[in-house]
Amino acid sequence: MNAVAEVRTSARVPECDIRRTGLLPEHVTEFRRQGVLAVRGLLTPEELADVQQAGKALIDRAWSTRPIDDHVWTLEPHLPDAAPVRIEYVVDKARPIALLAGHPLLLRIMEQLVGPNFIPTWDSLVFKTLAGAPRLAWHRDAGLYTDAVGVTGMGRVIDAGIYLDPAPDDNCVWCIPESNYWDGERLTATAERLNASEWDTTGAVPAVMQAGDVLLHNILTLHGAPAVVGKQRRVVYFEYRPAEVEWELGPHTEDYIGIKQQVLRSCIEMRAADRRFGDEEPFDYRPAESLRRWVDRPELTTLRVPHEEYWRW
Ligand SMILES: O=C(O)CCC(=O)C(=O)O
Repeated sequence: MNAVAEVRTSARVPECDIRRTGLLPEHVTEFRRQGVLAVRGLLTPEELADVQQAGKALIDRAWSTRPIDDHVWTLEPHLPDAAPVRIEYVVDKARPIALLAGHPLLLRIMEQLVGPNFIPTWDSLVFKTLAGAPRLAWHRDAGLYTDAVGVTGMGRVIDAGIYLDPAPDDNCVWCIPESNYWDGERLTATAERLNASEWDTTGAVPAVMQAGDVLLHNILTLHGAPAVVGKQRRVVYFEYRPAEVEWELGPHTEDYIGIKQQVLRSCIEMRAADRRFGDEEPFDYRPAESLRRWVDRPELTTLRVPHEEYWRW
């Protein structure tokens, strides 16, 4: 292979055409190595349209009612220049997103990468509206632990970003391959250097995505996104963790595991009962017997499970 081809190969996020090949061992290896994987074409055009419509409705409602709870704004929401950029607990707020959370192909990928005891933790809509969104500074998503690499270094705490809009290289997430293996000192020094100017992508690759694709990243992978104005992008983020790690270390309490398993099972059941997905084989959630914490729990009254009610510390 010549030098130009090598540069091209290493300057791209590894990818998997999920409906053609499934998740192959080489995709798993690349994800483990690079800390990032683009899964192409997860959503059918019909499901994508439903989730896009749900995303639009949530964002339109944010603009018209300017809520504070569960919403992140660029400025205090009552200020005229404030723009919404993030909404939490979206599985509870929109049925198409709850159905998406039961997507069998997505959940089979998570079972392979996180392990059979995976539980859903965060569910959020992150977006840029035409009004603009500030830079998302270079960061790891592992800020809850002081020893992030020690705690999540097994690479099985994973964020899945499901794209509702295309993300070209001037409006996409950039990430630094293999930074998931860096120690805290190197991570902090690099993030500080890159964050010292408005947008520096030294050593990073753009995760260029199409609507309906999913970007998986290890939460230890250093990533960021540039400020944009006049460009739109909506991404549903689902984070997953191994229940056995949550059980031993947190950040959530033991109760949280059973409740989030109930949420996951509800989403799978809702999807299985929806005739639009009648041709699908529903996902069969089979964690280890000792970690089936939903058994004997009272029935759920909501799919919204606020983190702050379940922090362990
Ligand atoms: O989608 C994006 O722009 C990046 C989101 C992100 O990195 C985060 O919410 O931590």
